[in-house]
Amino acid sequence: QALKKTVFPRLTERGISLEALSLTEEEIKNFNRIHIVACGSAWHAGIVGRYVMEEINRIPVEVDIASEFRYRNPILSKNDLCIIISQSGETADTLAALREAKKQGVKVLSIVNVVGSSIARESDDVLYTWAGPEIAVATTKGYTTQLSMLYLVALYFAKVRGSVDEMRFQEYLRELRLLPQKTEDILKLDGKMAELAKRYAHCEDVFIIGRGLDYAAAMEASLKLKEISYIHSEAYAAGELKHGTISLIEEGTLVIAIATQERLFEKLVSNVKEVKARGANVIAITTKGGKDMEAVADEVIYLPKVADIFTSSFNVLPMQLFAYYTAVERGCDVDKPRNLAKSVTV
Ligand code: F1P
Repeated sequence: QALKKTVFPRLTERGISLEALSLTEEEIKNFNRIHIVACGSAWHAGIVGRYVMEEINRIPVEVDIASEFRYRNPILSKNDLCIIISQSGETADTLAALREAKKQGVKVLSIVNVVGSSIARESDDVLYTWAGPEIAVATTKGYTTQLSMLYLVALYFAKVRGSVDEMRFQEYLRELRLLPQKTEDILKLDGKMAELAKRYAHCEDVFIIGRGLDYAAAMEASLKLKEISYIHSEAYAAGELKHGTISLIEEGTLVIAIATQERLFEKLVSNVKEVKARGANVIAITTKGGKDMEAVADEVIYLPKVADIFTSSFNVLPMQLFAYYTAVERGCDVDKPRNLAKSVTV
């Protein structure tokens, strides 16, 4: 009964199937707009979803915080799809947003971890993340598994809508298959992130900058630092720095620059130069081959190369480790973060 609306995604030899999906190919071809609605880390996963879906599906995507969406009288129409993301499947604002979408006659596909939860039961289709019941209060693998589901949906829609050519589609599939192995490699950064956390655990303010998908990662990284180490951290779209925030950068301020987007790399290098000129200490997280970054940043953390649309599975991982070790250094209980509930039902 609990699995009634479950969609089973499968990677086949040359494609993707979403078995038991109730959405028809006709509906998928006719979508005019997608609304992604969620809270906290799930909202950040939704922001990644927007970049990926707009890039490969060419459908306009709106991403809303559920507590804003539900109270702002959102305008939805028949050819829209609502994607609801929630680890617990019980978050009150997210559930209310789902009900609003249903009330307006919009189909709802949800990405949920807890089997049989309220959101799962009330959606038209459910993709479970199977991240396990032992999931932490401050979401980590809950977030990365939500990203994987979003990739599968985006790629499946791309196939149905014919929005990416076959060669590129096959390339994406190949890269998708390599994500687990490359993720294992990133976890080897554990010791390095522990060392950096030791060095910077005294900082009271941290700025995390990035562009595009790296900005989405910066937001999630900043939330992790706040949730478990109680450090004040801000995520900025790197291009926004010069519109005010740069005045907060002074001698010794910690800035973490995430630069995994090939076409935005040089721009990030310029942003790092700007903050370095004001005395910041910079940790850069980048993909292989970023020699220009070594010339300007104090520390460079290298990630394996991957297609730009999948970088979100990687760029947040060193930051999750950094947040964890910073919390440990500061004597915080990472398993019981203060004022944070595993499921926010009021
Ligand atoms: C949303 C969320 C989590 C966060 C914490 C509080 O929950 O903000 O992202 O880590 O657990 O709730 P959910 O709707 O994804 O269950």
